[in-house]
Amino acid sequence: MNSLNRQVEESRQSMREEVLEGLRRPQKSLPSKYFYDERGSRLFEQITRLKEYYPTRTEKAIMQQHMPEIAEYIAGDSVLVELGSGSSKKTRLLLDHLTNIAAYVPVEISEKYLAEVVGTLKQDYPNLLIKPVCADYTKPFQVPPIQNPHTYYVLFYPGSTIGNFRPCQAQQFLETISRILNPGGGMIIGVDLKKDKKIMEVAYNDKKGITAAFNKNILRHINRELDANFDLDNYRHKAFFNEKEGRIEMHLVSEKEQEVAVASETFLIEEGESIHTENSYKYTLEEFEKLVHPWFSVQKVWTDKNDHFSVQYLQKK
Ligand code: AVJ
Repeated sequence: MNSLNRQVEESRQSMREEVLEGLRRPQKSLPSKYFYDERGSRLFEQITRLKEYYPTRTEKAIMQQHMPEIAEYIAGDSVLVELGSGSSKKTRLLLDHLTNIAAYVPVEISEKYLAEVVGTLKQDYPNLLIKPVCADYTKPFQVPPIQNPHTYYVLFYPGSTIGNFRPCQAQQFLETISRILNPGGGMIIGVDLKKDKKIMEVAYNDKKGITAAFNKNILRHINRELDANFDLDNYRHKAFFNEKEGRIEMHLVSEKEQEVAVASETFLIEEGESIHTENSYKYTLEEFEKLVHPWFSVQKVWTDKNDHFSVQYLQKK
């Protein structure tokens, strides 16, 4: 078997294990990373343009409004490393204000997406050195080595993607990722903030049903990849703010008692039983500072006028 096929086979194998493990639990759950096949990524792009979904446009507005200042935290000669670079759209806001960085390192799991985006970036920024890394940034990965001892790494982690981790997982992640950084390095991170519950809940229950389609797409992805037989019509999208945990939870609620076969295992799902598909944690500025403080000090926080979202510069301790 060639190495690409082997990789595909390995990732299908680990998907199978993770999916089965989640479905065996008393509260059934599925890892939210499996929303993002090609269709899921397209649906997420549509979510970011919904009027109800405030995070993306608020983060973009904060970055645009404060851009010269944000860019000052990235010293000339830094290497900018973006975790989960996707379309690199937000990065362009940064790159337009940076003239002297040593390199841009987009880290992205989808090889196809990465190659495509790097191609257009090279056209638009002919003087920028781009060193793409195709990797799952939640697992250890290699960054291109730096020759110059005065060069710092600055991580870019927008979109409040950190909210998908439980706080203890987020801390493990911060610890791992901080090892990439030398003292003097840092991270520009987007963090969604706690606010009126209605605003948060509406953002995950849009009128057009795009978030519902996005949520159900995880079942479609599993059907295709693991030879499962979820009937998408038998599940209802549910999203709510769990006050005690400080997170939006997304679930798929079974509308009747049914069986599903996944990779040669069958599961009984009761009427009204749910499959937990995503957590999206929201933080106060104080809570977030506590979360990062073993590894980072919060040097600067930029917010919108309603304090709905924040962009922060964290300095490695
Ligand atoms: C990409 C994880 C930041 O949690 O708001 C959007 C994903 N889920 N609508 C989020 C998502 C439902 C999004 N993140």
